[in-house]
Amino acid sequence: MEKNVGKWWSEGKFGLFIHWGLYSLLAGEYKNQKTENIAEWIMHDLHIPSKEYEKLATQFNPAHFDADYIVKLAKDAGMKYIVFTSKHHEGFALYHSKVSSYNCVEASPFGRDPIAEFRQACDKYGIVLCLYYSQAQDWDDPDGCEDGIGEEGKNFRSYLDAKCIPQIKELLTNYGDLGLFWLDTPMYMTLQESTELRTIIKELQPHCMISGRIGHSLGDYMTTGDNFIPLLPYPGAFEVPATINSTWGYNKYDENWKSPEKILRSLVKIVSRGGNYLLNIGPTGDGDIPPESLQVLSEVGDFMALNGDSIYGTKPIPVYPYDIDWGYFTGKSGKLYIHIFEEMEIAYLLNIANKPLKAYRLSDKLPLSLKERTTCEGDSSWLIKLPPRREKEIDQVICIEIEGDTVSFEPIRD
Ligand code: FHN
Repeated sequence: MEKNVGKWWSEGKFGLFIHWGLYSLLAGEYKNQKTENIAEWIMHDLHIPSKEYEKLATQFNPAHFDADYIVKLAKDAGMKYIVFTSKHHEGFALYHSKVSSYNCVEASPFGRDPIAEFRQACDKYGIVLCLYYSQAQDWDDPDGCEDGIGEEGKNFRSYLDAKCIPQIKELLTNYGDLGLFWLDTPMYMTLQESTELRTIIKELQPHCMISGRIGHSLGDYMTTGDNFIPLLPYPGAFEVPATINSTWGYNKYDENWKSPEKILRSLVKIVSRGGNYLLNIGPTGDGDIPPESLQVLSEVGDFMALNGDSIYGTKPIPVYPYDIDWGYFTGKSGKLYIHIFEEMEIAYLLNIANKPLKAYRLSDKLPLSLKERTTCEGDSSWLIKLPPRREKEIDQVICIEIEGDTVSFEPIRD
């Protein structure tokens, strides 16, 4: 099977995941009972019967939803694509589906099509539109998967034919070119069923990528477990879907917000190992974005505006042979970027095989002194004198222009 990884994706590195649905209205609580799990699973975890859950649609009227604002948010954060939940496991479609009237245009007072609005905004800001679709789990459809509960007696094929496949076709036909179709939790889908979905998607849009969660390794790249970052550079293309707090859908009780520093470290770590970072926001049932998410995106955006060169278009580089806890490396042709997260006066590096040509701080091009020395133990070393950190500079990026295309490290001396 030919894998198809778009340049926009492999070079773009950073995307915005948007989890939004009827669960956003519940915000982690139903009839005075809080959910212990991720908020978008509330229907499942609190055993809310479909007929009762469906009534939420009549309350869905997010006056503050503004696709233009969200896409601009992604753009200003330095992201290159958005992935929006067209239908999550709850089964409710966040677009005008002719296949099922259980959608936000027909079943809710909202009456608008968020995907059509995202399409317009993405075109305006040059952001790639991608859609999430829960292909196996559908807790509203009597024949959809439900995490092993009540699966007996279901006719999964009938759900595939009557809802899943027709909706996938609608999404790939009605909203222009999509960059990526983000399938999720394949559950018990057979190789034949996953292959069938792949064929349908590629027939409709040959260049549309497919996430690793199609199942049976049929995706165009590997999707890691949620919030899991590979420890070492991974040989193939991969993406880490990640939360800003502990949930995907909005939960008013979840205050476990990751700091901008933690998010930036994750971004740099993932990119240094060759991957993409798909960072999530969970708008409220009203369409607002939690202020803590806005703060993170804004600080990451400040970093990207000045240091984007050390992220976009970089390639995974060999593992530096020493255990350092103060930073990470990224690189591209003729350049090594050193990401420094700690307060330090000197960056001291051993055994870099390339000849350094020039060193400067990336954010303002401030020239830096780099001395090459052979240590008394016989190792080659670089000593880079660091300037005081600029205000609010969480990650001070030093660019070293090097001889040769890619950086290489000498083996640790015997
Ligand atoms: O069950 C979903 C979950 O709700 C969320 O959408 C994440 C995002 O990667 N995917 C599944 C769990 O891995």
